[in-house]
Amino acid sequence: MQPLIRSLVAAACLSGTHLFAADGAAIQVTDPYVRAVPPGQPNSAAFMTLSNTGETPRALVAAESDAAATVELHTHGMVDGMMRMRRVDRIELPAGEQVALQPGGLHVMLIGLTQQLEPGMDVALTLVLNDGSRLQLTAPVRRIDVGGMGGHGGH
Ligand SMILES: [Cu+2]
Repeated sequence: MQPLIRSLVAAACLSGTHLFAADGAAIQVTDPYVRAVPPGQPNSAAFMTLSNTGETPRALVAAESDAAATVELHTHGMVDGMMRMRRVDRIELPAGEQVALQPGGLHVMLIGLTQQLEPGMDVALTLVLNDGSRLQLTAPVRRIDVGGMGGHGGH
């Protein structure tokens, strides 16, 4: 008599939709976007909200994109009384918390753009986590008013 082989593998999808999650990483990316920059501007930045919906602390340790020669993780802080951005090795993603990458704060820096970024374009980004997992996402290019307060900051 032949053994009846049954697949006892339950549907792997647990509740909850992880928009861009991969490899079981409980990191959710919401509202990613890349700043549109004027022609000739060599650098830009990507922003998003990262949610660690799991119970394990994670960290973002790198990012990659074909849109720029170099991609770094950056933050902003006061240096000698001036707001400057600087590179960071990692962006901590504590369990159960949300971390916002936004203008004036943490961001994914795109250095040496390989093409001009205009509103309506999509930029492919890969986020690398400290557990080795990679999250692939597509971020639309958006115009951002820098400086606010009525001025449009342009020249
Ligand atoms: Cu930067």
